[in-house]
Amino acid sequence: MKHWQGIINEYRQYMPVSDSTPVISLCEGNTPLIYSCNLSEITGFKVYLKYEGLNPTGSFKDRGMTMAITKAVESGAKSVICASTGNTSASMAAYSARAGIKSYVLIPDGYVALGKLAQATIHGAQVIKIKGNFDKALEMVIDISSKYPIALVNSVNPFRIEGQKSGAFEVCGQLGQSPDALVIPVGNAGNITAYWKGFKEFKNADKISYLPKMIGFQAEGSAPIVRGHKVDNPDTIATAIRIGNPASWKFATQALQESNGYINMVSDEEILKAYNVLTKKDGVFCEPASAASVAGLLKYHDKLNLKKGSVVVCVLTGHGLKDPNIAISQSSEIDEAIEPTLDNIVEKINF
Ligand code: AN7
Repeated sequence: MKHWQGIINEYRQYMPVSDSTPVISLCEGNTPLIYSCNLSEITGFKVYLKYEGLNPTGSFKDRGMTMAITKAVESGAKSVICASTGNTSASMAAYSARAGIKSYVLIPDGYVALGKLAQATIHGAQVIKIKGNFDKALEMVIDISSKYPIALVNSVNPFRIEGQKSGAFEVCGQLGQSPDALVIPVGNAGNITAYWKGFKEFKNADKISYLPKMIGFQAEGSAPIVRGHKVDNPDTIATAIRIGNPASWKFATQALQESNGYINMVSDEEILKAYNVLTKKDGVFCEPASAASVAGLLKYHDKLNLKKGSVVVCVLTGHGLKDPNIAISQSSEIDEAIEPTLDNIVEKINF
């Protein structure tokens, strides 16, 4: 059996690397595609969950980051920078540590989930909090990286998209065909752009015979693409997608048009409902932003113009442990500690 060595080695002929490129990898990718009996029953489709939370740093960002850091190192960069709602910074910090380069992140103060912040700091990134949101942070790092010798690793860096397109390759490999539809949460819109690029490349290489519909969902309080205008003060409990002016807006629109796709928005309440369905019925723990894909599928499955039995893949972009505060807030409180007697414990159990 071949040992999985990450997405660059696995899909080398589709990636912008040469034999001398110094590949920086944590063996990302190869994440499970989990069939959901429950969601299939509800929707009438064959629904699969692409569980990206099982990447090395717990999100899909690792697919793009292996490529971005590899190319940064190849070009001689000694430091990298990004703006982040959390996952990009966690991934950048880990891959930079592995590469032995410095990393810096600008984050919106107060709106990065605890697990992500822990990851960025433990891997040695310098975290710079700003009094402003992600959109402002992105504006700043684009400016800084254009003026100073520091490589930008946000998804405006085309190498990020190149790496992330591997998600589409894997889904096709796992299904043995293209799905009929891919359902994905949309924040900065890099991932929907990347998946669409991946599907098109596989179609051109005759690996699949048709292309899926691309279906995106944004959070109601942060839905610039759905609303057709920038959102100045984006808000949602799904902090990963708390973005008002997506960098890849144009490409997302293209993907939606070319694939005859669909985009809409879901409320925080609907996101949390889907989050609870996934954890309690499927046994799959993703973060709230990821649950937006399933929330959208649950809300709009009749509007997607898909036949019964269609193969639908929902991308669960990040692990649930990223945001322990939301998980705890969604759970019933745990009682005070008790004396460990048989009677006391039996009393607690509903036989
Ligand atoms: C779990 O980390 O933008 O539409 O700075 O962390 O490609 O932006 C994260 C985005 C979905 C949206 N799900 O993806 C960041 C950041 C999770 C995410 C998205 C993000 P894009």
